[in-house]
Amino acid sequence: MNFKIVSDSSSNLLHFAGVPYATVPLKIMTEQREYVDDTALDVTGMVSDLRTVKGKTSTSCPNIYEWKTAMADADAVFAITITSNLSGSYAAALQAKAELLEEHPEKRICILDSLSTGPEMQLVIERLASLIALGKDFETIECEIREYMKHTHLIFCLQSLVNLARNGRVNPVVAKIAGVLGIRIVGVASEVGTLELLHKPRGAQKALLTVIEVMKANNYKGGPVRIAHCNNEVGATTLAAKLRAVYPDAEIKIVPTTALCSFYAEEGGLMIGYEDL
Ligand code: X90
Repeated sequence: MNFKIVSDSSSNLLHFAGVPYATVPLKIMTEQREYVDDTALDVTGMVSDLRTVKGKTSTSCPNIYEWKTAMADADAVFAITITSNLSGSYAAALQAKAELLEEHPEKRICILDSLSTGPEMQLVIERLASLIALGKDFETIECEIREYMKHTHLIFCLQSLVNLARNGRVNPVVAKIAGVLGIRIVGVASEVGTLELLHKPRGAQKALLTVIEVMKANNYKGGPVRIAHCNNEVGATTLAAKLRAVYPDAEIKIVPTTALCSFYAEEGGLMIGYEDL
């Protein structure tokens, strides 16, 4: 069976070595232009444009055709999407699956709603790749990955909630607090795949300690951690160092956010995926 993993670009992983892999892009629209979240985009340039852009900005999910095209060249597909509670990506992927199966009923397609995004999706993709490499069959992988996803989590630490609030993804009143100088918002992806805002620490160091406290309270025990950052390599490496001081064996990887997460997490934003296993 030839397997493939497909993710939408909210995973920040536009490449993945070792297994057939593709992403379908979300898009960011300003009144001037559209930014497609793929390998051709200069993300730093987009973030810099966004600092000065005037007028309405919004995003859109991959369409059914994009999902279908990415899934078409494999017999067995595992596709993962950003939370269905904040985006139409999951619905589009489900429709693409239905259309593909109508044409090719023999295909095996599993669509996973991450109820999250970014580095939590990254952990799931990595686990899918290792299950495929172990030679497990489709049903076993589906069963094991759904079980694994009960044990992965996402925390975020943001300096601005402006784009989330403008696009109706968080309460504008709460978003205002994040605009106060030095205030960070620490929150998590909730059980139902929405943003749950938990703390508003003041200052970068306090914010990183708060992130680690929330991880501990949520049963983090020293397993793998994935950190995605928007123009905040220093924040990401400082967090990694603070985690390693408490959990010396933690395997931590840092990636930059691509377009979609850069737009919503905004400059300085950190997103952290981890396991409670
Ligand atoms: O379909 C679309 O237009 C995409 C909409 C995406 C909206 C939210 C993206 C949030 C990305 C912010 C921090 C983590 C949030 C966790 C959510 C469960 C990054």
